Amino acid sequence: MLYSDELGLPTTDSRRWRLFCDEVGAERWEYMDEQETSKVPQTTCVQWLLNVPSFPTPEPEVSSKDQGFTAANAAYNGARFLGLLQDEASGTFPCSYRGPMFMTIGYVVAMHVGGVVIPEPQRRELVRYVVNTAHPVDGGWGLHSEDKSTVMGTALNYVLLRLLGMEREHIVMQRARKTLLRMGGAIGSPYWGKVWLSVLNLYKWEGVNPAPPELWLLPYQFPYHPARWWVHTRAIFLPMSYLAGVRYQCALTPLLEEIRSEIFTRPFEEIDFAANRNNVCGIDLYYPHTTVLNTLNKCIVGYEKYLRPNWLLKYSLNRIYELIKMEIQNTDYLCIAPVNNALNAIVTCIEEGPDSAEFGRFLDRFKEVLFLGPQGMLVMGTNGVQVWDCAFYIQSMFAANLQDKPEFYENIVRAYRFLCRSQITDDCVPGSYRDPRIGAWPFSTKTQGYAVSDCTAEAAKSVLLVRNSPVFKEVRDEISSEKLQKAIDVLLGLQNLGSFKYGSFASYEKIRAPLSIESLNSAEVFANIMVEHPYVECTDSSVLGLSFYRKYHDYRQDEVDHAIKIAVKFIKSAQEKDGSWYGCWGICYTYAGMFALEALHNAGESYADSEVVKKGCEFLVSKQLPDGGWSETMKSSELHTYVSDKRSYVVQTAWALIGLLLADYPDRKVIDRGIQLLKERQLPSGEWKYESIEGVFNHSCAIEYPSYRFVFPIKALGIYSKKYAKDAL
Ligand code: LAN
Repeated sequence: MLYSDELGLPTTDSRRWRLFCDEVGAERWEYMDEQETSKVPQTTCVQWLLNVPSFPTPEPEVSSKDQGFTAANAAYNGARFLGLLQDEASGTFPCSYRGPMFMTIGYVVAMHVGGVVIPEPQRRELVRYVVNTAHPVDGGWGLHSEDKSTVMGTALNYVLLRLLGMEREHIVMQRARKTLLRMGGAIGSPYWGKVWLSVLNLYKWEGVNPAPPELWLLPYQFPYHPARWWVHTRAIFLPMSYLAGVRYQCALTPLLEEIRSEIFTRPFEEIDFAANRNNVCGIDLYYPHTTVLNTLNKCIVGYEKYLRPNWLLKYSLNRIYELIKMEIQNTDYLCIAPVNNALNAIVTCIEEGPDSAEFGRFLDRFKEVLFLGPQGMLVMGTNGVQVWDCAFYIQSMFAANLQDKPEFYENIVRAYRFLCRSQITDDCVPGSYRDPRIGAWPFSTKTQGYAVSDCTAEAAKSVLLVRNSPVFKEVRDEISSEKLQKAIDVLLGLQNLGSFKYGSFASYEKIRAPLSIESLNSAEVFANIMVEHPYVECTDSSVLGLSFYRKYHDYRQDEVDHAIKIAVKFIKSAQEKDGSWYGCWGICYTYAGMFALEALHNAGESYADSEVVKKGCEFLVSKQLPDGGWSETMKSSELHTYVSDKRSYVVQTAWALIGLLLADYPDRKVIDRGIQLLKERQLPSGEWKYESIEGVFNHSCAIEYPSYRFVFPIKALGIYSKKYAKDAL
């Protein structure tokens, strides 16, 4: 493996970086002048994030080496450590939400298109991250950080490094190029790769499958209208169809001309791009085209070439730009996530010019998706994990009975206040194909503003925990009952009531189109992206949120009861024959098993009296490893069958334990062994080290959730200690 430091690549001084978080949770890294550094001390959170030696590693009060060190002590030490990672100003737990290797390219391309120079400290760190994450064997990159090298990963990161100033003959570039060319070169890149390369004038639009802008003109009644697609896919398709429609290519520079000669196996001019429309390297391919899609694409290509009236194209492009402006307005230039953020910035730059105030706002917002770590800087999967992490933080503290400890009071209040501030208070502009969102919670920040079912439910649960605890009576009224009612309104409105998915919850919206539309998925590297799906974890969380609310309030009582009842029914029907549940947002059966068993526990079902719970437990127990823990890998998500690693992971073990404990699994030995592993893996400081990737999306892409290795072990240890009280380990 070649690391940036050994290669003598320029770096920056980690002591000079500061992370500024504002009260709505925006995270911005800044490189301070040498003289300024002493004026603004580095927070403990930043010292930890950057591995700065001055991080004040806590001395444990009760050490794991002491006789009689209990699970409760371990939870306490974990919580104390986690407290140091909280940003005081915002109450959030800033962390590097990384994994996908196709995010940073968007930022770099947008800066290139706008002719904006990337500041030097940032440029160095962006280079470092990509160099440090090259595949140790062949020097390429994959779709995500755990992946083998692929054409899309390697081509995009290669181009990115070249745009950031890496020399063609640098050893890193030589190795990556060799790998890229061995795989057939950039010509066989999957769809999104082809789009970025075309924008950069390194590919020709004839080689990219069509993204017809006219689709946006169809009546919404049409069951496959793009506004019925999954929020992310339609948000990305929108600017992509604009760029494809105008066949946008940036000006060819000498550097781009050089890159053209580096990423293909043949001279650029000799390549018949149109003949490579459906050429996707087999290594990259996860979701092949259907025959329907290929036939449709062929017809559209013919239409675009021979039949398309120019006025119609123009009209569609205007309509698209109108919709883009609505997305910008609804999210104040953040957009739903960094991919459409960069694409929308490019469209804005084309429409308004690089010097426009609008493009300038994008440049400012970009700062919120860039995140620094010891390996360098990257563009994250979203603008953070703020709401989601704060919700689980509060829940884990309560699960471990730590809310009563005065030393954690401030931490919990800060996280609570952040959640209160992050509840959405305004609706989207009319006509933007968005549902009512007042009262909902997003995944990251209020500014991003996309309601998510499980984020709403988990945040509501956390807020209710604090509100109803006598310890926190002073802050109780920082969120009103009316506001909580609004959250319930949103949640009830998100439940699917159609036949096969009856009672389920999807992620951002109700399912708006027939699932058969998946046959038009042309992304090639992801599955289940065209439309919302019924997700068992989102349904579990929603049951938790609703039933928790029901304990304290009787607002829309009958409807809430009914919603819980049909959701539980869905959860049961989603169980597979072997007792498992397939999880879509964490890895994988273990993650979903925990959520499902917790939801069923809340619905009053346990091992002794429920066949479903019993089977769910037996499944998890059958996967326990000889070391006492659990360990599932990303392969499970890809292959839809449980694939274990040899050595257990802390997060997976915590998930399995939470499920088993809440299900009242009767065999103590199984649980004790897992608890033992959590204790053994904890450092004396209370920290658990990163072991393996925890999250996933679209079945094929891994993503890291750095707070999971704290919140879930604390929760598992806490539930265990409460449950077995005196004779707990
Ligand atoms: C996320 C992250 C959080 C996640 C949970 C809340 C955990 C989940 O239960 C519901 C879905 C949600 C909100 C989610 C959806 C898809 C996201 C936004 C991501 C996995 C983070 C990155 C990903 C986004 C789609 C990346 C862009 C790539 C595409 C393939 C469109």
